[in-house]
Amino acid sequence: MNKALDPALMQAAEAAGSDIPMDAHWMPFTANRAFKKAPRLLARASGMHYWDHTGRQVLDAVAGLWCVNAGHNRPAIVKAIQDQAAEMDFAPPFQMGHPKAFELAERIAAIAPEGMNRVFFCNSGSEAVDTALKIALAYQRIRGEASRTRLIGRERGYHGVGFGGISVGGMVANRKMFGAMLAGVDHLRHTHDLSRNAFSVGLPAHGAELADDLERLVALHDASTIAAVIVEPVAGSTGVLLPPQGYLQRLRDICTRHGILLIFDEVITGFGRTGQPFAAQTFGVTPDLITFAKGVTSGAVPMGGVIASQAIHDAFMTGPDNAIEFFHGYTYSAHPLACAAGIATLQTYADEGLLTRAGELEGHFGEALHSLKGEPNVIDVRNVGLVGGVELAPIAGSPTKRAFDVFLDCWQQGMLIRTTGDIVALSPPLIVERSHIDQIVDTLRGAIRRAA
Ligand code: PXG
Ligand code: PLP
Repeated sequence: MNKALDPALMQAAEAAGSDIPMDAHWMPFTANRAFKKAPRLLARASGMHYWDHTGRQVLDAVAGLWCVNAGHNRPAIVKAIQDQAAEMDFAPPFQMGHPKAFELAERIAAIAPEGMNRVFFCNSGSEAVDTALKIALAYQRIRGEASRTRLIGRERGYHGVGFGGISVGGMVANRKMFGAMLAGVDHLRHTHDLSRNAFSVGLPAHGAELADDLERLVALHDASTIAAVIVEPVAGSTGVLLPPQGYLQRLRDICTRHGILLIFDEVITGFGRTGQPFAAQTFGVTPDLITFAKGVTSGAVPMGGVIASQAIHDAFMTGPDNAIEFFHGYTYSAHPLACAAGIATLQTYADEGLLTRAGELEGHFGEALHSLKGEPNVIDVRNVGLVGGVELAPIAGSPTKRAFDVFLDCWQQGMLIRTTGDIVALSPPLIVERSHIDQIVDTLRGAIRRAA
């Protein structure tokens, strides 16, 4: 019998977990009470795997939470963090600096799209989104367009959990509890259309015209009121929603025509997930601002940031030399540990060709995933680079249950996946081997069959 399936072992794991006092920790985005009755605890990680607290090996099919792109506990990254912690713990980021902050920014600029070469650091994707929205508003004001205060997001967008991010975001559960949020926000429709695009291989053929929603919002509000549009090039959290062919370019063209800044939220797609350093490069569309987080340190130390075009940055550099140009920043902007981790991570990506590896594996990954077509309740499979979505038909009256059952089944089989709604999302570390991909899809297939 598969050791992972051994009920005695599973019971032992749960019992061991329940020995730990768990009341104080209010867990994020978690069903706290159910979790604490049957905890799933991770204790150790290396490469493609976790080990739980009972010593059971777990294949990581989601790079932790879309972030561990270099694989877990890579020795060079671990050592860089250890060395930095011993050498200098913290350096104030306001009116002071430290060399690694500048080095990391240069390295990020070097792999960013042409012309995008100024990097502002923060500590998470949510902070990166807030920062980008503030840069956009301030930029419009600085260039004499102060009436441009409106921000446009998209339905089914996820931009973190700050007030800015939930305001432009499009996930109802993340918004409905929190009042009016930011004023003056509107949304494009999302692009997910199973009726026309189910089981597309590559980018979906239908839906570029949905970018014209932006023209409708311009007609409604007038371009002179709109500062920026923010979209994920590939929507991750809401279920791996791919941009229809031509959609992002059309959005770019409309933004350019109307003086609206285009922000790509690349918190998930950045650092190699789609086959190029950034999805902007994979899809050949250059935004004005890019948000990043997660993969910049391969998840090892929290870090986020915004990459700005030089033109946007330079617009801020106009007052007297001794004046602060942008009243924004975090205590931990460019934290030394994060910068050390980031430099070592980018070096690892470069040494191992990881920023383009998703493109090399896309064919194998896509074929393996699409073999799930025809399995019970599978209503769509979609993929780009090393990110995949498998959409399941919901159980009538119990949305999300089928996918969560698949998640629990996979965990019991020794594999970590992520589900959102009734969609399974896969985004393995970029070091994944073909054999892991086959194992991921086989395990998922079994779980999907059992959830039928
Ligand atoms: N933008 C995007 C596109 C993201 O995917 C954030 C912003 C926020 O980043 P922080 O670091 O503040 O969490 C994200 C984060 C999921 C899931 O279930 C995805 C994220 C976070 C938590 C869960 O898919 N992405
Ligand atoms: N709240 C208080 C009282 C603070 O003093 C600070 C920072 O100095 C913050 C919030 C913001 O913290 P951070 O810079 O880590 O985002």
